[in-house]
Amino acid sequence: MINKDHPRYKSLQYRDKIVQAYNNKILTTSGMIAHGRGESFDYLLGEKTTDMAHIAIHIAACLFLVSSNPVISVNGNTTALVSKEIVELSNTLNIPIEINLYYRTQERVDNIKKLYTDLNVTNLLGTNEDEFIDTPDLNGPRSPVSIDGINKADLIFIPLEDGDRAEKLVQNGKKTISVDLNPLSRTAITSTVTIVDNIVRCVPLLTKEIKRLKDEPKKKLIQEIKSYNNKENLKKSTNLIKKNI
Ligand code: PTJ
Repeated sequence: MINKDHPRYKSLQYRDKIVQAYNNKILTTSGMIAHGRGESFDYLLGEKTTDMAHIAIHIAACLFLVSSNPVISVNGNTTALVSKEIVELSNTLNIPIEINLYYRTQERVDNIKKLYTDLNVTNLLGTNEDEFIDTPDLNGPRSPVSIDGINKADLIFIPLEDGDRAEKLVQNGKKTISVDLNPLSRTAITSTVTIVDNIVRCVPLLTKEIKRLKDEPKKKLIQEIKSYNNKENLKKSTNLIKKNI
């Protein structure tokens, strides 16, 4: 039971979600370590959505709206923290959710599948009923992706992704939108658009921005994407961390 008047109430609530997801065999053990790393970067960024993150969210919304085949990739941490918000994003764009785990086990896939099915998701990929193909040059259980999902997607949303796989997706010609509180990570550096923000804050903002922009002419959105520089935006987040230290 968390006291509502605790100064770090929100942070404790998210930790509680992480622990519950671990107990429900949705989150992997390493997911708790990854969450702790995220918390420390969030602390250094001021625990709010920065101007740089707002810009990245805007460009990510533009990118979603001009892509032909976007997919949302979900892992244990994303599911633990924002499953309902991810479903809303998927419904807003009418695009699939693909379960894509770093530490893939049958049990975790089944539990995550049940959670999204209970949230009425019908377009769910990456379950054990799918046909898979390996990501070129990536070994192990994290390599297979759904033939109908990530494999044929032109744009993949990859919150809290491991750097190796994020890099390979881009090398294989995919565009990616990542969410990563660490602006220095390989995922952050190699993504087409990096949202340096906590996933709990940015996914609702992203959905809202997509709804706001959905009737804008595509030409205008493409122009905005072209004028955006992800590396410059990342540098500003790193500078903010330095300043806060
Ligand atoms: O569920 P699985 O098996 O796919 O495993 C998922 C994890 C996250 C364990 C796996 O992908 C992993 O090991 O990832 P990394 O390499 O630790 O990268 C995760 C990144 O997400 C790190 O840079 C963290 O700083 C960042 N991060 C953690 N929590 C959040 C976050 N970014 C945004 N919001 C968060 N809440």
